[in-house]
Order: sequence, then structure tokens, then C-alpha cells
Amino acid sequence: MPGLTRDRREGVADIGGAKISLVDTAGLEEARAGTIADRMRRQTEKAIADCDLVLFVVDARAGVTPTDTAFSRVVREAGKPVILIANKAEGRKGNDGFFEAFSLGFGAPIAISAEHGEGIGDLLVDLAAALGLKLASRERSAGKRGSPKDADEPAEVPADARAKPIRVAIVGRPNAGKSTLVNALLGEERMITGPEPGLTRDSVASDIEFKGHAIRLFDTAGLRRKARITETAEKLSASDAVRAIRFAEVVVLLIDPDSAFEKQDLTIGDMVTEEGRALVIAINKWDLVTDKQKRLRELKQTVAQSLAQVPNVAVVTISARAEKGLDQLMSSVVKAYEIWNRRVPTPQLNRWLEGAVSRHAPPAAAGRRIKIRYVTQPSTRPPTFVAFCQRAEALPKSYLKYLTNSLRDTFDLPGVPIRFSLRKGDNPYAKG
Ligand SMILES: Nc1nc2c(ncn2[C@@H]2O[C@H](COP(=O)(O)OP(=O)(O)OP(=O)(O)O)[C@@H](O)[C@H]2O)c(=O)[nH]1
Ligand SMILES: [Mg+2]
Repeated sequence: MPGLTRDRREGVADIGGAKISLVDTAGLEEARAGTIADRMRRQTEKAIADCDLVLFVVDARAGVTPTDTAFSRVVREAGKPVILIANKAEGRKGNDGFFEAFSLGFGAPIAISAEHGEGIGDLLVDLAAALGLKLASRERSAGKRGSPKDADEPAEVPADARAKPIRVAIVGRPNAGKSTLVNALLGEERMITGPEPGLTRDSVASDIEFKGHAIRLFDTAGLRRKARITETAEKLSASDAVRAIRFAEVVVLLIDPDSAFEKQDLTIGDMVTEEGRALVIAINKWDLVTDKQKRLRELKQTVAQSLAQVPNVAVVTISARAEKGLDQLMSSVVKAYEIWNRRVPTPQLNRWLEGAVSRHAPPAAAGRRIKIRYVTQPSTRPPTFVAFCQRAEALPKSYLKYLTNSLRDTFDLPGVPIRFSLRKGDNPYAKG
């Protein structure tokens, strides 16, 4: 399916010990101004302007097309070094295209098969020469390339351990304004935007800084209801967006006030909390809302009822287009991240448990009171608690819910999923 990639997508390759940032771009097409193809093309031109080296890829089976010829001029005018690649050259079918490619005026093409991994060694040698790198060992670099892990995870630039960025995924239905929001936060037209739903297809990472916090934003493809998805491209995009949610630490669920909290928004909200991510809800296009106070009251009420698993989740109103409310949004993101990472010391937890149990005692089962003896927080991200209890199986769910809510209030843990489970037995440490 041609035209799948739309935005620039970056990943880091380790080539003979050197870190190279590779930017995948939309295929070049001739396009009228204003069309999606035209917006894609401008992204590709930016990538060319920003890079140190262009890999110009032609399809050796299709041969050199008039579009290839037209864009070879664009690339030449940019004045960057170019390596010409004739791809899909496995077998003999690519022969003609390979020889045609000389006509583009970039010298001899390198014949490769990206799919079958053929010719990559030759490409690496030329690439290293063009960038003035010394290849440490070809085998080593070849082993690293294209491991399935690279393909599965959104690209992550290995960051300085000190300033590991907070990973924030922006999700929501098509057209909610996710890419406009990312552009506004970046102050740059990094993503293609527009009224056509389904524009973004790949999760794309961008780094920003907010009040001293390094933040890596992942713009994602809009998510529609599964039943309506028929096209392969949309299926791929949807699973890519779901991966971004799993990979994120904080998820911003971006809502279009026109269709706010119809089923799809709630499905995404559920997915985020089930995955244990911290959630922030941003209502976008607030510039278009007339009776703002009344609408906000209604929306907050809907959130409280429909996303009851994360009480007091932050709800922020913004306008991505007018760049309003962005500071408040990012403050909420940082706060949610901090809560998500919070650890409550065990002595405080057990003091709380004593109080909670005396205010509202656990019910009796088979004539005997159930005793909860000890509680601790074994992990964070999200906050996870375990209580030790003699007859754990007999304790009703409603009591566990009471404890969870009380814990959330006492230690001020709004808006993040909390895991609370019971373990059979007494305090695991007391006897041991
Ligand atoms: N009035 C108004 N329009 C907005 C706002 N934010 C985005 N839009 C418009 O909404 C449309 C969709 O914006 P995009 O950013 O492309 O939406 P998206 O969520 O990335 O869409 P997909 O990539 O298709 O999922 C564009 O026409 C934007 O100009 C806003 O705050 N106010
Ligand atoms: Mg988008």
C-alpha cells in the first residue's frame, strides 16, 4: 500500500559503534497545494533540510519513475550528500531498474533488498564513508540492525540517565487535535494536521522541556471503534497507538467536546487505567465552546461517573490551536507522573490501616471477624499495595474498595490507578 508513512519517524541505529539517527519519511509524490500529499511532502522537505545525508531510495522493480526524476532535482538542490539505493533488488527482477537508476545523476546505486537484508553491508560501508565514520566491526553492527525489538517499540533515543524524559502519550479519537497539540507544545509544525480524520498513522516522538522536566511526547494515531476498522492501514495504526499507551508513563486523553465521552473515549480511558498508566484528561477545542462553565461542570460529572476507577483525575480545558491552557496541562502531566511514582512509607500505611479498620470494621465471615494485619506498598508506577489477611478469600470486594478509596484520600493519590490486593497470612516479616 503506497503512501503509508506520513510523518517523519525517527529511530537510532548503532552502526559500527556510531549512533545514527535515521529519519523515515513519507514517499515523495507530486501534489496540489493543500492536499494531504502536499503536507506530507513539506515534512519530507524539512527532513532533507535537517539531515547530514540523504538516502534516496528507488524501487528497482518499478524502475525510475517520472516522480523519482522530479524529486532527484529537489534533493540535488538541497545540496546534501546523497547515497542512491535501488531497493527490492533480490533475484533478477531488479536488474533493469538498477541500471536505470544511474540516470538520476547520483552516481552508482547500491542494490539492496531491505526486506531480505541483502546488500546492507555495502550500504553501511558507503554510509560510514559519507559520514566520515570508521566502522568498528561490520558483524556487530549487522547483528543490531532491525531486531524485532526496534520495530515494536516506539523509537527511543537513549537518553542521559540523569535526565530520562517522562514518556507521555497523547491519545484520543481521530481529529481530536492530538497533532495540533504536539505542534503547539513544540512550537514547530512537526506533525501533519488537518480536518481529515485519520491523518496520523505512526506514533512519533518529540522532546520538550517543561519547567526543568524533560518530556518525551508521543503523538499517536486516532483510535476509532474496533468494529469500524476495516482498512489494514488503520489496523496497523491502532496497534501502534496501543503500544504507545503501554510504553508511556502518563497518558493524555484528548477529548473533542463535540463528541465527548461517547463510547470510544471511555474505552480508551479504561485501557489506560487497566494498563496502569497515569491519566490526564484534556478537553480540546475549548475556544469553540459557548457556555464554558456549564459545559465543564457536565463534563466533570461525566468523568466522575464513567471513569470511577480513577477518582479526581485531572480534567484540563485547552485550545491546542489557540495555544491556551498548555501550561496547566503540562503541570497536570508532571503532577500525575509524581503521584504515579509515589511511595508511602510502611509505618504510615499501617497507622492508616488501624484507623481505617476502626472507623469501619471488616465484616464477619462464618461468625468470626476477618483480621487485616499488615499492609505495605511493594511497588510504584502505579502505586501497588498488599494487605495481609488471615481469610483473604472471605473479604468482600466492597471492603477492599473502601480501603482503596480511604488510602487514596489519606495519602492524596488522585487520578492514578491503584492496585490493592490481599495476601493470605500475617505480616510476612514479623515471624521471619
Ligand atoms: N477550533 C479548534 N480547532 C482545533 C483545535 N485543535 C485542533 N483543531 C483542529 O482540529 C482538526 C484536527 O486536528 P489534528 O491535530 O490533525 O487532529 P488529530 O487528533 O491529530 O487527528 P488524527 O491524526 O487524524 O487522529 C484540525 O483541523 C485542527 O486545526 C482547537 O483547539 N480549536
Ligand atoms: Mg494526528
